[in-house]
Amino acid sequence: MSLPVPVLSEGVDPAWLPEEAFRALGGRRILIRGSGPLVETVHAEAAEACARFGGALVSKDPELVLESTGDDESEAFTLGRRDGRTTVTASGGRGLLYGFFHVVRLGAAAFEGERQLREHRPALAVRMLDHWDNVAVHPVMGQVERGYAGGSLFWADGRARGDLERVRAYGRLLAACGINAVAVNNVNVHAAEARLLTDRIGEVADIAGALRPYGIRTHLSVTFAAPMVLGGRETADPLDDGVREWWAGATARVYEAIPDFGGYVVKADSEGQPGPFAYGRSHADGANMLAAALRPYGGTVHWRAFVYDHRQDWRDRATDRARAAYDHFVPLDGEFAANAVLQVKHGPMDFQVREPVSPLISAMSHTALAVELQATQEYTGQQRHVCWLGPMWSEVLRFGARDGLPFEELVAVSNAGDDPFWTGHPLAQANLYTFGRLAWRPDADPGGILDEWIGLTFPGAPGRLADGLRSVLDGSWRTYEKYTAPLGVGFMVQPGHHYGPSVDGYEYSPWGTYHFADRDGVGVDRSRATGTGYAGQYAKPWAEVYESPESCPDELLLFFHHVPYGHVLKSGRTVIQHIYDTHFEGVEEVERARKVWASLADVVAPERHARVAERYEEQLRSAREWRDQINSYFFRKSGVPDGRGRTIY
Ligand code: GCW
Repeated sequence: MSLPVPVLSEGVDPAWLPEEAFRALGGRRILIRGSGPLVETVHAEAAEACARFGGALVSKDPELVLESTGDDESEAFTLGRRDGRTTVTASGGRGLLYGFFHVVRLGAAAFEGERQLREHRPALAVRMLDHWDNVAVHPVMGQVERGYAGGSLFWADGRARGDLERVRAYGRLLAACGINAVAVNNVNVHAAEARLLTDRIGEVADIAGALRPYGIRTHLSVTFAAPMVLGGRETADPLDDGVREWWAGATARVYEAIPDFGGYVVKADSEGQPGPFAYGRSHADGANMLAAALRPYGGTVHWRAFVYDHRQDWRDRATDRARAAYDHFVPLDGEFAANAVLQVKHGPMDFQVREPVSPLISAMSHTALAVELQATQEYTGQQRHVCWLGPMWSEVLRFGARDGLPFEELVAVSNAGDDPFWTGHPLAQANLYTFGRLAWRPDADPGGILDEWIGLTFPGAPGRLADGLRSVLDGSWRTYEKYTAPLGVGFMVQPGHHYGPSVDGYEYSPWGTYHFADRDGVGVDRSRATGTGYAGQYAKPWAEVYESPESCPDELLLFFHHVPYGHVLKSGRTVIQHIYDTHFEGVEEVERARKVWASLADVVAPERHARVAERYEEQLRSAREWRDQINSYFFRKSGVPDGRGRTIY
């Protein structure tokens, strides 16, 4: 029995699945073959589109054939067109679902001319979103940690939402961009959330039930201390038999409730979360214990590599947070179980606007890896600023991919919540969509993905609107980089909430995020020769490239080197002049983008236009604040005036 297509409540934005996006497909004679729950979903989708646009589900003479020939789990499909008939074939419902949404993306083009039969399959098997959602509102972090889109899609009033229609609609949006896994709670696991694993698993099962028809598996963040917190044991030692039995039992009960459960996500020995270090055990011991509990059911543990000392002494110049993940995990390469996936943040620090790619990613050839991106814009404007991350992610995913991808899975911290626009800033929907599409094809051109998103979200948009959207989104990441922390040095944000500038906000703190500016220069010496040695964690050629300020790319110079303000960049400008220029330019770019947006008022729905316009006011205010604080700070430190005589305070 097929459920109808989810219905959005009044006022909720359809994002990239407005009804109009189904026009070309819905006006056809469609034949569907095959059986199984995901074929049922495709059936419901096609029936809905036909009902709206005048097509019909038929048993002969179709213009579109959607055929599942079996019931396997493959996500691949083939698509072709001959003699006026478009055909999508898959060996199971999952592939058919992705084939269906591929046809939606193509729109009218799917029904024109001839099309060679071509197979489409995802490059990565797991394409996952991690929600940092709390069940109970946390006194400091709120309902969603680093969430900028209202409350949680899953949890409200201390429990799972009763009305799961919105969750189903979310699953549908995710399937349409290729995402197939969701972790439904924060990796910082507080008391109420810990119990989702045991007596509250029913609530997780309800959410899993709403996501399943769209091919999405549900994962759960768990606390490493669960045997103590929930099971009354005296230890959580991963080599203790009682502890292992406890996890085996708990996991068996999870699978009774959710037979296709994806597995656990674990943040251990990180920022105060418990972990194996307390027992003198390694992170492989910890991960493998959970992997063993999950193995009989085909589940996976995602074990996060975000392990570093967050209580370091700023006076201690030998400790470098950037080194931490590599130093902890490289010695363990080869020790992780096959169903333990090491989940590595894309950069060595923490989702800054510019970081080098984490050297750990290409140093773990005997370990299954997931790369973790952050769609929620914690350090990139918190969904008040336009910052489309497609180009940054694309750079990360292409880095070192010469001999094939060095990772198997892609994860992003979700930027969605129960906000009517899903992502707070309506244009931040582009980040979520782009993540899904890059996870399907990491080598895809991000500009093409942006065009796809524009085409779906604004069907039939006049050229002026499409051009305008492209122009405000395309360069927005580089614009954000220009008016915030310069040349890869990072942070300079307000401590705690991380919004807005505070140049020395983290300079004398225990978090390991310093810039070391003095009257002569700025930056962190991470060379092997004279610095922390971090540059030496890279393989060739990168270890050499990053080692010297001469070969280090400009945009990462201050990440790797401490240089005088007069150091001349490859661009020909000095570091200090670069700082001034980019900060003025960044603000000017925001001013221009705001004008472009204002000029689109007659072609964008009023609520959407107003929401973005209001955020542009804040972005501009904030960009000016960034510009003036950074410029004034460096002028006062260095005493070097702006070569162009602009106002610095
Ligand atoms: O980016 C930082 C955030 C924390 C987060 C942590 C992590 C969930 O500031 O809020 O905690 O990273 O990734 O675990």
